[in-house]
Amino acid sequence: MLILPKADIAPSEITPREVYAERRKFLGQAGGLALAGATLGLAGNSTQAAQPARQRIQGIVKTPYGEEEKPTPYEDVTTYNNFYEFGTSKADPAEYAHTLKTRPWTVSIEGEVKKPKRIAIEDIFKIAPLEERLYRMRCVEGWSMAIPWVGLPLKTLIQWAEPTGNAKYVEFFTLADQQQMPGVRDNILDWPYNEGLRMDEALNPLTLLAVGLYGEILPNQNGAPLRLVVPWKYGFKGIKSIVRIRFSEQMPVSSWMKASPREYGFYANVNPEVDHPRWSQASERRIGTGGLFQRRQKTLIFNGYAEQVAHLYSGMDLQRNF
Ligand SMILES: Nc1nc2c(c(=O)[nH]1)N[C@H]1C(S)=C(S)[C@@H](COP(=O)(O)O)O[C@H]1N2
Ligand SMILES: [Mo]
Repeated sequence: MLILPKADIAPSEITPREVYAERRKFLGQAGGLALAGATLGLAGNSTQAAQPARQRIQGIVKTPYGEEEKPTPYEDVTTYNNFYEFGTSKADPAEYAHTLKTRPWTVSIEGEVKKPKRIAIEDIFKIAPLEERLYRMRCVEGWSMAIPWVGLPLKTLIQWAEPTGNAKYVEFFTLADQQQMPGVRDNILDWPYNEGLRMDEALNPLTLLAVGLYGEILPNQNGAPLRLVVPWKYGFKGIKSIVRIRFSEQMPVSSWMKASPREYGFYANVNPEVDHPRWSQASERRIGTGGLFQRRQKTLIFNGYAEQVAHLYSGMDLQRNF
C-alpha cells in the first residue's frame, strides 16, 4: 500500500521559503549583535541557554578518510542545516533543536532479525571503537560540505543485530514527537521521517552511523544522538535522530518518496547527469568557502566515491533508478 502524502504545501514552495529564511537569518545576525552585548554582563554567554555544552568524545580512532578534503568550518556545519522536524529554513534547526532530549535514548531493532532488540545509545558507543572520517556531503539542493564525522560503520551494528536471511533492506525512522519537535505539527512530510538502504549499500564500508562531528558529541541540529551518513548519496538519505531500525524483505518507501515520487527516488545516488526537477545536479556550491559569489565546482558521480560503490549498481539504469 502506498500511503498518500499529507503535504499541504507543494514542495515547489519550499525553495522560496528558504530564500526568505536566509534573508531573515541575515537580518537576525545584524540585530543579534546588540542583544549579545546586552546579556554579556549577566550570563557571560548569550547562547548558553539554547546550545548545550560541547562535549568531546574520548578514544576516537583517526582514519585517513578524506585527508585531501578541507573541512567545512564547524560554524557552518552546525548552523546551516536541514532538519524539517524543527522547521524548513536552514537556520531553524540550530535555533530550535535544543528542545530535543537525547538522553535517555534507545534504538529499537525489529523486523527480519533473529530476535527484536533495544539498544541504549551508550551501548552503541561500546560496540566498536569510534572512527573519525572526513566525508564529502552533497545536498540535492545544490550545496555541499566536508564534515569530519565520528561514528561506527553501520555494518558493525548490523552484525550485532543479527538480521535473518530474508533481510534485503534496512529502514530507519526518526523520532516524531510534537512536544520536542515543533515542525512535526506541520504536515510537510509523512512523519516519522524514514529512509532506507538496500542491504549491500548498508553493509558497504563507507556507510556510517554517526554519533559525533569534529571530535564532539553530535549537536542536536545535526541529528543527535545517532544519524546515518551515506556519503555517495544525497543528504536526505542521512536520516537524523534515529529511534527505530527495521530489516525488511520489501523496498521501503521513504518520506521524501511519498511527498514527491517524481523528485525523490529510493537510490538517491549523487549523479551529475540526473537533474532533480528543481535543481541541477551538475555542479555544487561548497558552503563556507567564499560567500555567494564563489565559483561552483563540478559534481562527481557518486559524490567522488565511485571506486568504492559503483559496483553496487552495475547493470542498473541510473536514469530510472534515481
Ligand atoms: N529526520 C530528518 N533527517 C534529515 C532531514 C530531515 O529533515 N529530518 N534532512 C535531510 C537533509 S535534506 C539533509 S541535506 C541532511 C542535512 O544534514 P546536516 O544538517 O547535518 O548537514 O539531513 C538529512 N536528514
Ligand atoms: Mo538535503
